[in-house]
Amino acid sequence: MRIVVLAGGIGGARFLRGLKRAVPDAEITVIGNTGDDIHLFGLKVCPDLDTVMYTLGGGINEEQGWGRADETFHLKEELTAYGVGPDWFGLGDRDFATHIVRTQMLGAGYPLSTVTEALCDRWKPGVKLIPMTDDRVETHVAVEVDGERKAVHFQEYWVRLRASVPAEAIVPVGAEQAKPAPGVLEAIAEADVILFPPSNPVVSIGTILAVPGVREAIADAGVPVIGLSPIVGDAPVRGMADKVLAAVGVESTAAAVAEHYGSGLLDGWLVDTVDAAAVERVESDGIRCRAVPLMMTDLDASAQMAREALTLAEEVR
Ligand code: GDP
Ligand code: FO1
Ligand code: CA
Repeated sequence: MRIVVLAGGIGGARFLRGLKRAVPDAEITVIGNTGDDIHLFGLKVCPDLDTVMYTLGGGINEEQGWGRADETFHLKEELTAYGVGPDWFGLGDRDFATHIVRTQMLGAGYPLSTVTEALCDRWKPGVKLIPMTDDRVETHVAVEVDGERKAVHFQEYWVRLRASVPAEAIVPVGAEQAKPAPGVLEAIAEADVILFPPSNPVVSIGTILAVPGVREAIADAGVPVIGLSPIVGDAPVRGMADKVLAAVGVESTAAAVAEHYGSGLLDGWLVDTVDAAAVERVESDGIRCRAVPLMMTDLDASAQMAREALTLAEEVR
């Protein structure tokens, strides 16, 4: 079975770990969000690609959900001692090596998709991980700070400001001109099922769908497209997805997120059992819906969620 998954960072990566457990023989292609990417200290950092790669490759900091296990921060401390920032973004020593290798290869002229493949040669995530595009796309957030309206990089909004100021707009800068990376449209066209894991609907999956051609390819693939809600009990399970949903005028409920994707894209939607009351509303929108446990507390729970998604896919096929 060929499965395509559109993934952000933590939510996507943890679901993928369950999916691999549920269907060990499946050929899984992951289309990763690169809108969170940021240039720091002259290095290209790709948080969501790295979160997927480290999580599936066994190098992730499990408690944090991002960054490397057994990490130290000597390099960051030395940079801070020179007054060189930003100091609000926690890049560890082990993690730095990934960004150095990536930046070196990009500088030598390799596209990000090739570089990602090279990094995965080490981590062996057991999936084909492709960035959504080789072109530069950067999510910016329009905010008002001290009465002044300005655009900040997504990471500044998320990590430095902790989404504490209202987001007025979310803009995937460069997306309109971006081309899907080699293999993205092919994987979608050849998929037996397409999954939206419980990733952020706006700044993870929304950004991937903003790359011209991706949304159309999914809608035209003619195979079940199944999503899992990242909103449980009217709130994000972790993080601040409610803030970016508000910016695009979507309420933080499992049903509203399904409607945001729409029946033109989604065939099936899983909500958590606490949101069972949402099933009727989602189905009235023409999207098949089931309520099942959606908390990725451990690998077994994530694997069971993946099985439920594939079962729903067979029901709508
Ligand atoms: P990020 O890039 O690290 O923010 O990760 P993603 O975009 O892939 O996923 C973030 C989303 O995952 C958040 O909106 C969370 O609500 C959701 N999430 C995290 N853990 C769980 C979980 O156990 N169950 C569900 N249903 N959603 C989760
Ligand atoms: N998230 C944080 O909340 N604080 C950090 O200092 C931080 C550093 C960081 C470094 C490398 C990396 O790959 C990810 C990192 N993240 C950090 C996570 C990440 O940038 C965001 O949580 C996501 O992009 C939000 O979607
Ligand atoms: Ca992310």
